[in-house]
Amino acid sequence: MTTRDLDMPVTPANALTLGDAVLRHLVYSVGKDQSHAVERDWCVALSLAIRDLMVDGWMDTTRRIYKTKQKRVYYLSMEFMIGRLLEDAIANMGLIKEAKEFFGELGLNLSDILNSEPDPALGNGGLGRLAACFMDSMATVGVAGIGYGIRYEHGIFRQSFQDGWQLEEPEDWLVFGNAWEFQRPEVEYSVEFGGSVQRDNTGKMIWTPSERILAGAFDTPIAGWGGKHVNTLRLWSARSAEVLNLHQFNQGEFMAAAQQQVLAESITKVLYPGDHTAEGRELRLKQEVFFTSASLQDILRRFRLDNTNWNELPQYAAVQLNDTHPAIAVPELVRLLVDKHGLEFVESFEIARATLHYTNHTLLPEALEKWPLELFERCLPRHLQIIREIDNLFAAEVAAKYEGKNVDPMKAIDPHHGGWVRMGNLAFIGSSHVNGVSALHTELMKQTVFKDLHEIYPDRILNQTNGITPRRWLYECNPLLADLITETIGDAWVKDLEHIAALAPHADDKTFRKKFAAVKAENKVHLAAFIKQQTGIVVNPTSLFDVQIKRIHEYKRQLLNALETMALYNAIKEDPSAGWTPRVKIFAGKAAPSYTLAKLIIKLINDVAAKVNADEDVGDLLNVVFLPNYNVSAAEELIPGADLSEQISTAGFEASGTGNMKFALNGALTIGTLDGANVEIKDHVGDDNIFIFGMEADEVARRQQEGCQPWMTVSETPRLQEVVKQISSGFYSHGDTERFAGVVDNVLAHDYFQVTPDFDAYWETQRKVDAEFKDVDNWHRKAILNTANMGWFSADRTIRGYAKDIWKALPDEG
Ligand code: 26Q
Repeated sequence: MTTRDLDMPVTPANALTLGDAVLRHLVYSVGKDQSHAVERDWCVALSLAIRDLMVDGWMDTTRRIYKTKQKRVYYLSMEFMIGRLLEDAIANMGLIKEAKEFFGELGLNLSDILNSEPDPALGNGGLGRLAACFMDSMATVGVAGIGYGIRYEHGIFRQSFQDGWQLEEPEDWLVFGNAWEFQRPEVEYSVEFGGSVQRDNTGKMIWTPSERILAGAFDTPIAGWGGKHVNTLRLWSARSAEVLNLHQFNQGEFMAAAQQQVLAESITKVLYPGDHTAEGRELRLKQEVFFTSASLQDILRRFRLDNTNWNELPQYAAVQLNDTHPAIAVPELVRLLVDKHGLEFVESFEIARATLHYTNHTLLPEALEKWPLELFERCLPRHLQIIREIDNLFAAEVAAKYEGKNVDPMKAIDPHHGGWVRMGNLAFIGSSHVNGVSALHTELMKQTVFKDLHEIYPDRILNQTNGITPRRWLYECNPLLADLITETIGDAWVKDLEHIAALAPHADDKTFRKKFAAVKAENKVHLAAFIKQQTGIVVNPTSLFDVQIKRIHEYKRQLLNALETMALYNAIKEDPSAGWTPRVKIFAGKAAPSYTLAKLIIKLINDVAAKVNADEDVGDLLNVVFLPNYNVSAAEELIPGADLSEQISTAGFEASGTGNMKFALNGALTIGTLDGANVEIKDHVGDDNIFIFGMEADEVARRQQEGCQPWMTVSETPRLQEVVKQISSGFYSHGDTERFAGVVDNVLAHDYFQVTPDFDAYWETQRKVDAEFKDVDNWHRKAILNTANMGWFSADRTIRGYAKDIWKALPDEG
């Protein structure tokens, strides 16, 4: 087939200006006249115009990759927390100025239009946002990357508060359609479940499934900086293989007729909102199998377009498993090669292992995925057979190397305790590289969860410290600071963040510090307005803005922050004239719906906020704010206005953290423990420019093993003791002594996450923060040094690390 150039300028790529293209789409795609168009209409029209511009680069990229046979990287993730796409796309295409001017001429405000885009929140937290940053960086660095995930109809729940309690409501990001995606009705795969396996007369295993679900593809183009390299995010949506039972329908049994469809579609209906909770549900397992199988079938189909030698698969494809959620890829890839393409088992396993790589994101024992054997037997009988064979192969491999080694604890299948499939072990055994996400986390992986597997395969575990995209997390979310940086050192930092180091000498320049301070001050005025609009609370923008925003979890220790807030309130009440540094404590984050204690902590913070904010004795000296419905868009508002970044997890539990990097890059100082990537942030920004406190990971582990007595610690910590007494006596709950019994009991009786022994160190360090903030010029000097020294934390650096050490996929610099 030949192609010909279009001689009609039907695409805005050929049109004269961005403005013309937007107007054209407003009329011909949205079907609205300018005089009737609302912000959403403009947003769609602008998105379509920008998307058109991306398509040329997209097709070029695809053609180039086919031609050069560049190795493809497949990033399999249950979560992609992409956030709004329009501003990101305009920025990467270099069109912010044009867009602003065009809407300015029409008397419209570009940011209002950008804010009318729904925020696709197809993830829970850090792991999902990392996947989105990686998509941006792969396109910028020139890696031929394809992201594979699930097109959830409803992303993470919308959070609101009713009387301070978390309420969860369904989120509905697709209700007005999605301008970014291309549905691909022709790209469809069948994913099967249930049934039984029989051996045929040639000895081959034949699986007869009892359920078949179709996976349909939706593609979103992802442009890198400059728009030359455009990758694809392919999300799968489920539908029934049976369209409609017409017979039943004609009998008037409408509900029954549609039942198959409803059941099948439920697979991609909602994101499972569990973060570090191990409540396995059949639907969650099916989601994992569904998107992993569809993705692998797609990968193999693409490989087969120009290759017949299966042994070459690892040479042309690298598949990265984002945590164990897609770990079923190990038996599934083997199954596809053996059952569908007729390869031998051992050879298939070798190909699979050479193609697959696994990233671990947590050491929390309850978050290590495992599934009941019974569930596998029922839903995935053929996969279970293959996992057993993989275990046997693995046992033989170990036996050949080490005599008498007990392999049972390392196998994927644990036949004891009722029988389990251990997804971490499965992913490890079936991958050629396993990586942690910060130096400390990788070290702990080697010493704890994968200790014995690491002994057998000492070269398999390596580290790739997380990073963030400087495009979204500085250039777009903080235009004032971005402009100041560019005006001072040029704009090379946007594409290569290491250039931001050139800012460091300017920390000693008083005039520059003034400009930097003015930017922060303006961002704080903006944030104060956002807080007012979201919560009604009025805060003083000159106060210290102290921000903790992340999923609510015991190990992240929002409770430690809340307890310190209450102690500070007491101290201020006791002597309001003691020269306190006025502070606004800002919290945001969602708790998993079934996580009772996390939800109680939200209620506690809201009750503290109500009391403290109403207290006229305290006034501006202390305010407490809990912003509802934390998501990527809220983070983009909050981070530029922060002075202090709270990264106070129990040492050894936060695998990396990436919020910590976003704050430091935007010139907030960190108060934190030596946990996750905080350790590396400290090494980069320097000990004098970060506030480190508390126990280190080894001490935490020792105390947890020994089992300490938190009530003793509380009795030796008077400030904390007073606060605990107040909470239990109903001081924050209108005399209700029962409400927070769960929190009090946790602190006094268990305190697994070591809030009590770290309390005093945290308090003292916060007072150091108070003192340092008073010398505001010196504070800004430190803030500038944070920004200047964060160049290494670009996700571009992380992606280059993966490309070199794991994927062996050289970026296409053309
Ligand atoms: C597992 C099984 C069943 C149901 C749910 C889950 C589940 C879901 C989500 C388990 C874990 C998650 C999410 C984990 C996560 O976000 N981890 C974070 O990953 C970031 C990127 O590496 C790190 O920076 C954070 O430290 C880490 O907590």
